[in-house]
Amino acid sequence: MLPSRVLATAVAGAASSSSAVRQLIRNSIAQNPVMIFSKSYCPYCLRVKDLFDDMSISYKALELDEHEQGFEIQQELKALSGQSTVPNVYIKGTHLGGSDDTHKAKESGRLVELLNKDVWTKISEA
Ligand SMILES: N[C@@H](CCC(=O)N[C@@H](CS)C(=O)NCC(=O)O)C(=O)O
Repeated sequence: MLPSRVLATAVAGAASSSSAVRQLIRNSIAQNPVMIFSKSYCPYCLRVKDLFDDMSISYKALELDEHEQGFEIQQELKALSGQSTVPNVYIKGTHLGGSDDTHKAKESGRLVELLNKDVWTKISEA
């Protein structure tokens, strides 16, 4: 059994790293009008990037498979929106969803509506 001091340090370390991951996610979403959490090899991610490229809209993509905390980021993203797959797209702070959702939003006009929003959605601090 671990001494309680070692255990407390381990737990505190885990908590601060998960709050750092939450902060990274919040900053990424708050600083980029189009934020895509992605995996470099994922065909759905390529499809959604192609959609934005075709619309000449720039985006920021964070490739979870190339990030040392990619697994933790994906877990936090799931806690934030309920979505566990990539791509996971946010537009001006609003969670849009995956590739299929983004393509549907393009068709319905919701994507352009979100892109044109003046006031960004704020991610809750929870
Ligand atoms: N219908 C979803 C499908 C997305 C999907 O299946 N993505 C795969 C990667 S290509 C995924 O996230 N798999 C689970 C994982 O990588 O953890 C969409 O349109 O975005």
